[in-house]
Amino acid sequence: MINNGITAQQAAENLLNADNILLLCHKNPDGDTLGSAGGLMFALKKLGKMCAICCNDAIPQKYDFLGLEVFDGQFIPDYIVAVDVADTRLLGDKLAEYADNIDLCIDHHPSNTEYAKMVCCDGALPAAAQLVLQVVQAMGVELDENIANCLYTGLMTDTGCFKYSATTAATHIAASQLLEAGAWHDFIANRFFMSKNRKTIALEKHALNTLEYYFEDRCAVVELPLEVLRAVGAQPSDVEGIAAMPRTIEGVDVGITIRQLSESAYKVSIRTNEKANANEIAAGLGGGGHTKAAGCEVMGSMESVKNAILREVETALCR
Ligand SMILES: [Mn+2]
Repeated sequence: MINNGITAQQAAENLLNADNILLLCHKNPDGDTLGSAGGLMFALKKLGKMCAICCNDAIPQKYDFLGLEVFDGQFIPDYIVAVDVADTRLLGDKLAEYADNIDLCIDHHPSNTEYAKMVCCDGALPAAAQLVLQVVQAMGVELDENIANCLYTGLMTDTGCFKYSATTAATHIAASQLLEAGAWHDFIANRFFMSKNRKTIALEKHALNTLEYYFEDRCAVVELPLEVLRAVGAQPSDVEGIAAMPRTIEGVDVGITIRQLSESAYKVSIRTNEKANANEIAAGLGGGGHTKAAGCEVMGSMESVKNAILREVETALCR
């Protein structure tokens, strides 16, 4: 149990007492961090509060329909909230100045480092958006189309279309409430699951060409070197779905995607089934995440990073 842990009700009470609220997302933002921040933003605005969203990276175009308001100094922040951020290192360089000053964290990562003054975290939930919905309801805000679209995007993207094991009856009840409030469910499903841009397809094509199997084919590894990412002109958001790919191969318990970030920095994404713990594998190299999806950043070369992660995978598969 978290030391400075609070309930959704208590998080709501704290937010009701706050104003000029800055909402921080994690770097390389995904649908859950942006949707959670957006849902909270629209709810707080309904209560007449000043608030805006801050992220290390530009918000990818595919989230334009959410209508997120980005912070550009329009008020002086009095209260700082991080959503879906497990560790302050995930805020990125541009947000590092806030790292020691976060009043409230709303999250669903079991690996949360409890960096905030108050932490509202439920590691059993599939998406931070499900917890944010509880907070919004506890603030007494009536759901509307804007809030619903944001939270539904978070819920749908982090559950892989309600497919992942952390999805529960309560997740579907949350989704149902968001649909009742007007969430564009088919639009969101189409945007995030039924279409891919050509850059993503080009990256998948390359990634599959690098596919290798290890440990009696229980581990599949794909690589995305910088030269390929550059040649394709890929944005981090074009890469998002690829990490899920190697684990989908029949018989594979651990899927690894190694993406080169710079000359000597690599992002390793780990996806597992119930036969291995992704969070433990990532933790071996200083990262973290969830039991079935986790990641870490490792310095070295493609070969040395691959060897390092394979050692962790081997340990995990022997457990
Ligand atoms: Mn999340």
